[in-house]
Amino acid sequence: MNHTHVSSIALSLLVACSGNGNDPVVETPVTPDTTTQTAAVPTLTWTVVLQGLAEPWDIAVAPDGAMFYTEKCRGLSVRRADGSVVRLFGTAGAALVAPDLVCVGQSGVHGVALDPQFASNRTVYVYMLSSASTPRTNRVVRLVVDAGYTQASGRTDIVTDIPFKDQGNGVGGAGAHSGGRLRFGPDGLLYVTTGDNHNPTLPQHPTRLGGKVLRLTSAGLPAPGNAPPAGFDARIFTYGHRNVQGVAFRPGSGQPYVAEHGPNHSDEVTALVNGGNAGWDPQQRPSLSCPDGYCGYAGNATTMPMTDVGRFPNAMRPAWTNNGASQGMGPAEFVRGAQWGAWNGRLAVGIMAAPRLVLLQLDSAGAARAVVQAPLPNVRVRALTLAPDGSLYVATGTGEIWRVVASVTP
Ligand SMILES: [Ca+2]
Repeated sequence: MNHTHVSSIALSLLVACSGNGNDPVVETPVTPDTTTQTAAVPTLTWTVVLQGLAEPWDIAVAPDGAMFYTEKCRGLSVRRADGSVVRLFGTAGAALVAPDLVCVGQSGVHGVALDPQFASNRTVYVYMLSSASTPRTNRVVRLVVDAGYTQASGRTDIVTDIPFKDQGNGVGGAGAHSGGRLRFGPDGLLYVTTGDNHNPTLPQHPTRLGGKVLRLTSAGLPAPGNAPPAGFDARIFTYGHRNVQGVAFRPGSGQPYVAEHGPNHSDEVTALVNGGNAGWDPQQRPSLSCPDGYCGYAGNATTMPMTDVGRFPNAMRPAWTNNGASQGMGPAEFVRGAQWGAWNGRLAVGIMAAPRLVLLQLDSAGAARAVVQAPLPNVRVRALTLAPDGSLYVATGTGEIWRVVASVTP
């Protein structure tokens, strides 16, 4: 049974933010845009598509409306157009069992993406923690799904060496900070986000793949044109990240943007520059006390910045820092289509620790102009995916997947 809800929250007014990042925010000017807004604020209608899921982590929607989704400790499933669900890949009971799949702490099965040619090649990509290597690693796995969405076959592990935090340490448990979002860009290339594993050396490491955004061909090879510094692994598109769990591509320009958690401050949204350094470096800082040499939770925005322009003057500057707060910023997706009205082209960002969905307005130069909280229940937002029809799918911390439809009253 689907449940449909319609927002009736009026959003025509701008409300100034208190600035502490904790209050419900209707619309917060960042740098007020003086251009005239003519489009109307949309009404959102949301339907619970699935419920009772076990930690849903990501969503991909096929051109025919079939919806793939992952559950962190189970694997990949698909909800077919008739509403029936098939477990395609993962633990016992799936059509294709992955005996090496493990689930530890934050890690397990994360991102899912469909090949740009999915309608003809039926190819799906999944990010998962695997015990097939020693030590265990995060992998990107390629699968082929049959026309009826009943079987997965042809497993090929196209990336096998993304670091995983195998042991707990002084700053947290095993499995932390694995990144894990997968998205194809409009350039036809596969973007893979990874995390720092609470390992101080990974983000700035030239050849290890933690704390990076990778850009790959569909075979897992370095994308032509990747331009990391000399001596870096050629799969690296950007480096110096903490734990990126959102990547999306701006309509029109195709510019990739990432969203990543801050430590005790500064969730960041950043426009990526090919070969760029995002400026995260939790290595030893003599002024701070750093358990197991990891300074990521020590200090503050000045002494342990998310973007250290002192160490890295050319670091990519964030477009937005969530007003300086750390609230578990995770998934990101640009909404687009006339039905989104005044919000057409905004970046939807899911926030987990202070549960809500926000829509960030960027100006033509990529600077943040305003942010509005979507008129939806305040839930922990784990995944955001725009379907081919312009509706927004949301995976929640309550084990649900919603389909959010925007409309503008003429
Ligand atoms: Ca940064």
